Amino acid sequence: MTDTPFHCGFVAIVGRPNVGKSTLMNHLIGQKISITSKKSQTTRHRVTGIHTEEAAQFVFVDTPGFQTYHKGALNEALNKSVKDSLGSVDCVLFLLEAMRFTAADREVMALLPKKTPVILVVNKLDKAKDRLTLQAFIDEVTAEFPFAGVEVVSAKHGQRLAELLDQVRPHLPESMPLYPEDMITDKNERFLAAEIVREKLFRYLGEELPYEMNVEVEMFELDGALRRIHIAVLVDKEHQKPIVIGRAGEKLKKISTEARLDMEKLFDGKVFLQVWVKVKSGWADDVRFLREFGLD
Ligand code: GDP
Ligand code: K
Ligand code: MG
Repeated sequence: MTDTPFHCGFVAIVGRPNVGKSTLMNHLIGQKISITSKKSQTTRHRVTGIHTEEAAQFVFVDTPGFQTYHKGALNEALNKSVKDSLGSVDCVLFLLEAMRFTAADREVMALLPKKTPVILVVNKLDKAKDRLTLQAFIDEVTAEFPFAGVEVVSAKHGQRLAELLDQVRPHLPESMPLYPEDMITDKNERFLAAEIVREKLFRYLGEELPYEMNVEVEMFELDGALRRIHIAVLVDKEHQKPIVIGRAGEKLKKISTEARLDMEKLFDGKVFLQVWVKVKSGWADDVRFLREFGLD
């Protein structure tokens, strides 16, 4: 028995593409996805992951506006929405890659809030040669912003993540947990269905995977305990269709069968799944389209 008060708060993970945000999130919350509680009681934030321990709950959130951050595309409006949302969380993790401090990193850094504690997270620890050069790198970065703390981690190898949580914990306000403790995401079934198909496409197409490809849920219907799901795989060019479909449709069949089995396990019910391939030209340049799919 303990009478330690519970702490719970919102934590944003920001950084330019490829610093390791998604990898870090996955390691912080573990692999199991629970969708037992589909509706979140709160908030203006979009929850991407939850880590609950005995006396604290860390709620990791997406930064609206940041999803569309690509190749220096931040404009004034986006800047404002990023700043607003970063100002309303309890703690921000600013990710960098060890030994790399680029113009894109500085662009993100310029959006960091002044009144919210920001922890500098130097990821890819395995890429640093030695302590001295790493320390020089940290000194260079910390000279440019008043960070509330610094932590060096390897998201990929799961190193020093406990130490990172130790740094964040003191910034979580005293509060009851906002989410059930077995819940790690509030992403809905529709989103998860698309993720599962995407994962199979990656697995079975490998090197052949068309660069410009996406997955769209065209129908998601509950029919009693049965879920009827129609998913379109969107490719950019007609000649990419057979790559996904395979000889005599064998690839697409394998992809949809495996996806269906995974969905049935995850949703704990029967699934009728149809997957087909469509050509959608020109979408890759369409920002609204990118946002709809939550690409970053
Ligand atoms: P995001 O774009 O910021 O979400 O970055 P990702 O999480 O997708 O990671 C980008 C790449 O960096 C992937 O290939 C990861 O495997 C890799 N990566 C992430 N963390 C580490 C790490 O600690 N060490 C190394 N060497 N690579 C990492
Ligand atoms: K990425
Ligand atoms: Mg990512």
